[in-house]
Amino acid sequence: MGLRSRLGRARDAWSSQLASVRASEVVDERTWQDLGDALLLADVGVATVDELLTVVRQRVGRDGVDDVDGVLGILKAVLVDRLGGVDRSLALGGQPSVWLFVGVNGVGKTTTIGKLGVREAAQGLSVVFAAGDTFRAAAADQLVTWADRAGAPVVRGAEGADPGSVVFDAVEHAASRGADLVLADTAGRVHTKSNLMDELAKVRRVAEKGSGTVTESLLVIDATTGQNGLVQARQFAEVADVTGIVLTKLDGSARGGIVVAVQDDLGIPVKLVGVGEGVDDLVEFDPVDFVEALFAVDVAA
Ligand SMILES: Nc1nc2c(ncn2[C@@H]2O[C@H](COP(=O)(O)OP(=O)(O)OP(=O)(O)O)[C@@H](O)[C@H]2O)c(=O)[nH]1
Ligand SMILES: [Mg+2]
Repeated sequence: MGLRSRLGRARDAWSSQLASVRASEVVDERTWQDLGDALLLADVGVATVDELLTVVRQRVGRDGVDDVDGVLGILKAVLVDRLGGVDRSLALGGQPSVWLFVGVNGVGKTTTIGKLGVREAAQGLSVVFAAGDTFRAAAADQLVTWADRAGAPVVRGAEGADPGSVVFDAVEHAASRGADLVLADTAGRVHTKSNLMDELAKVRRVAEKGSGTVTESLLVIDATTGQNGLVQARQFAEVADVTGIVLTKLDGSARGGIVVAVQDDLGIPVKLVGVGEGVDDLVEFDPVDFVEALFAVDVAA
């Protein structure tokens, strides 16, 4: 299934916004206003919308474009440019490599790890899951379900155990088996008085204390929280040395523009996108696919 149908609500919302832009016969102030409103409603963010439209207007003037389709074509190109040119690969290189997943509770960390673990295992990597979310026992159980599907082991601790020690054990377990990759879950909340950010910094340090190397620190953000998610994201980015963003629930968000906002605001590439709860519902973020999917016009049945 193409990204186009999988974007679900993000696409529906954006298409209905664009419909009013497409309806205008000439490009006038109203067109620009409608386009700006559509981008804002998609959660692109005020500053970014202004910058985007300035660039689009310049090119429209330069190229003498005078029809709405031409304007939208330029907007697409500008969006692709703005999103492109960054490395989105997930780095390996440790023995084992550790990919750490951080983010507030409920954003989709455990689900993303599950999907990714199944995928990487299917591609031949030897994977170990680390149940570093010790906030509640159910978190580890959830990870075990995914690990079973991946045919990979899970290292877990007791509820309330030190997350760092669980991740450390998982890394040593992986090293002793010659495994390639540790996927480390973390909690979005903490029991102790030490705050979440301190705990994450500690987990990260401990993950590299033995034979592991943290080659990715992935911040998971829920697209349905829109611009609010950005506020939390900034905090994480400060402590966790984030190497990439996973934007989940894009299938259920009317705010596809958050992709642009996240990358612009944090300066960190969006590497993966979650488009559902199933094992196949995690896709590599591709700017061209994404922009094409958003702007595709539905063919009337
Ligand atoms: N529609 C949709 N649902 C998703 C996606 N990713 C995760 N979910 C759902 O979101 C809910 C929360 O996901 P979890 O993976 O448990 O989130 P978490 O970040 O691990 O949450 P905590 O462990 O509480 O911090 C679950 O019901 C998932 O199935 C996605 O891309 N699309
Ligand atoms: Mg979880």
